[in-house]
Amino acid sequence: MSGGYACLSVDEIRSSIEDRKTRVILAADLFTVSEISNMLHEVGDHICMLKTHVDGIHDFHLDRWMKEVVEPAKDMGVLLFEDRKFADIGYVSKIQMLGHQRIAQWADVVTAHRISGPDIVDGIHEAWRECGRRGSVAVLAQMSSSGNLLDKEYCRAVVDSCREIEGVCGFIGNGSDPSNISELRSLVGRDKMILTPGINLNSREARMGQRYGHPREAIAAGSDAVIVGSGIIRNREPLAAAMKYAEEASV
Ligand code: 5IU
Repeated sequence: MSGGYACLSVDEIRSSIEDRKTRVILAADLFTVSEISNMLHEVGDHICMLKTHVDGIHDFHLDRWMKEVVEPAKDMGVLLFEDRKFADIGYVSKIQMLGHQRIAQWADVVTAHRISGPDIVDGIHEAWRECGRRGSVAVLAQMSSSGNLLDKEYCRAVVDSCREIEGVCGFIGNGSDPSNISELRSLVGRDKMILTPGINLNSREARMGQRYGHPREAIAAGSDAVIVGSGIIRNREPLAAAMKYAEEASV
């Protein structure tokens, strides 16, 4: 418990990842519920979490979402990870969790910026509590996009202020540079997770400021799990690609 709410613990999330025997989080940046559902069914055996941006889904409808994505993912033991990057004050983040897409009703992990203050974590957990659910927050300590403003000083302040918060399961670290991950791991210690976007076996696939590193290097540098989108979903053979990433990210 923390701030009066029950959370999904780091141990629970880590053991869920271990049970899945894969450290790949699928970034399902697709445009319809069916596309995401189909992708989940195709590569589900090789991923530990399904990361979404629900506000990017053209035909989002909660009933279909629950039936075609959330229930199958739960049946597989795949955690639902909404990369919402909450950034507002605690109360607004709470109402966004409970808003149109009912994120609190189905997400197990959500991302948040630390910029507005630590109460954002409480706001998010209040929403889960009101739904009778538990979840956890991954806080952005670094980003993979070039020119981002999350510099070393900011990263340290984020980690120092969130490392002891029970409702925080860990931090987002930049997968395009393994030295960023090692530095982040030394700040974080072992008790919280590091989840790593900016991962692709082909760094030339990067577009719009994205930067990529290798999954094996990210894991070796201390990441718990790698977040892979284009490398799998834009591959002509998503299943083979998911298997390849899972193998590369194995320890
Ligand atoms: N994502 C990043 N970088 C970040 C954060 C999140 O790429 O710093 I925080 C998200 C964006 C996208 C996924 O949903 O991770 C990466 O997708 P690609 O593997 O297609 O680049």
